[in-house]
Amino acid sequence: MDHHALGTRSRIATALLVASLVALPTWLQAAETSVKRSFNERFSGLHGQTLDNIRRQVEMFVRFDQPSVSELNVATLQATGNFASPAEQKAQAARVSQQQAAMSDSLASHGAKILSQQRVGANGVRVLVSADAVESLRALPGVRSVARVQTFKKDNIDSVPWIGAPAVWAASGRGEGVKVGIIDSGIDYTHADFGGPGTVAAHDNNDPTIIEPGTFPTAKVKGGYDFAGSNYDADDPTSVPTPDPDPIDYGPGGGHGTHVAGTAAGIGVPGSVGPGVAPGASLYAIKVFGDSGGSTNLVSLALEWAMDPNGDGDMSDHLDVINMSLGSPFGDPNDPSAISSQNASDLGIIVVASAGNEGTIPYITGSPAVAPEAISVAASRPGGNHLYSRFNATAPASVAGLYESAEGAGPVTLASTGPISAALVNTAPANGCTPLTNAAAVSGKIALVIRGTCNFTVKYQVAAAAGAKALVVYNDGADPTRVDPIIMAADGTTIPLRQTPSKGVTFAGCFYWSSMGGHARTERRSV
Ligand SMILES: [Ca+2]
Ligand SMILES: [Ca+2]
Ligand SMILES: [Ca+2]
Repeated sequence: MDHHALGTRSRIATALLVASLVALPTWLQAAETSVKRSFNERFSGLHGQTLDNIRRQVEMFVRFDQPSVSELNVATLQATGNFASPAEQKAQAARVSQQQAAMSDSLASHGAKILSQQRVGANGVRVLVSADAVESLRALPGVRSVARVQTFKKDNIDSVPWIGAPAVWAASGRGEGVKVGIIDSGIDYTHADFGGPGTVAAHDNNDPTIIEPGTFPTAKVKGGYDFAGSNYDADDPTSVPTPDPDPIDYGPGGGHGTHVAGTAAGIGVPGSVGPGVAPGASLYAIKVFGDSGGSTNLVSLALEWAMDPNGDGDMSDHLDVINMSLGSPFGDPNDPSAISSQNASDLGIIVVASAGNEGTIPYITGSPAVAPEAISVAASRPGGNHLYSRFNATAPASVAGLYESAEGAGPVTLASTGPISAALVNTAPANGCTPLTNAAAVSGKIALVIRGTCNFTVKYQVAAAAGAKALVVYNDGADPTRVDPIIMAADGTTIPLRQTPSKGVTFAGCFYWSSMGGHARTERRSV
């Protein structure tokens, strides 16, 4: 890689920021549960661990003091403006291998079983070892650090057009010539979004464990590897990776990597899938999750591949961009994925990682995003709700004021309607399920309707028939645990809100349609 390409890569990185925050459209999400499920899932691993388990075998990354190939390149780049020569890089890789071989006996004497070795992104080995022996490993000469290898889950929350990708295309191109690695559940390279046949048969008839002649690589997905194999799940202590050469996204746990890859660099499918942020870029599918979902601890291996795809110790063939829409709740900069991410970033490789979608929890940036120079992308709003300009309730006085609003899943957008300003009027009947008897009072106002009895689509239609300018639905208190703001769907799905009887109504996600379009307000506030 040369220095001159860095400017281009920086611009592409801006375009790819979205990749760790991509999401299904809000109307495809089970919006009310997505935030809490994600949060609970991601904490269960922390809170569910017993002391007994901790005292048993733990997976650690033992980092040695000989510089990795990337660290050699960082030093050489700073001194000369270029990477070390291929021969120098391979010689460094050999030195790293020598040190690891020399250390293997002393690791074994402490009961540490080597799971994998890395030499490009970081010089170290993943080991399975009794927790009692960790301090002894730290004391070994030549050991630089010993850190827990974290397990990662998929993160994926937001969407492409929202960040204005077309403006980047106009200014900087569509990513042509850039190699983008997607470390995830694989990529369905048979999908039309990547120039594949686009048929169910093409996917289902593809054996996910072998590469049938002529199926892979493709013109768009130019390489990759499956480090996990079909059945791996790091949450299951009896599970072991069964790597295979085919990184196709497959099985009930699949879809995430394909979605991320499509968001990053898909070419689009007219009428059904929009193009990704960098549709001109080439993709590399680096698979670290099993086909049934679960979590992974193989990301550092995937980074090693992304930084040296042919594994010869010479980084000349490194990818330009590495996307990881995954992570752990709380990051550790000594996790091997974070070390490799930092070293890659130091070399000008764009590393984009999800900081997590855990909401406003202090210090909850995850690994590998915790690497100081990785581009760490977070959702600033749980659930990825988009705050827009406010709407103004002008009456009654007890609730009058400005409210933040977010666009929901209805047919009319805020962009087309402009700001909303009107009085809130209780409907009769309060549930808005049958034609309003106070339609005249509601006409031109914001209809205030209690949740329940009928679905939102009915309430919407009733309010629209009365001439309401917008609709706010407040919770009926049926489930007091439902307190998080949400975006409501307009397809009739029942979506919970919250009522606080002592204070009147709490808006836990008010769905209002200006001109009967769909918008959801997401701020909680008592009426
Ligand atoms: Ca195959
Ligand atoms: Ca496979
Ligand atoms: Ca290489």
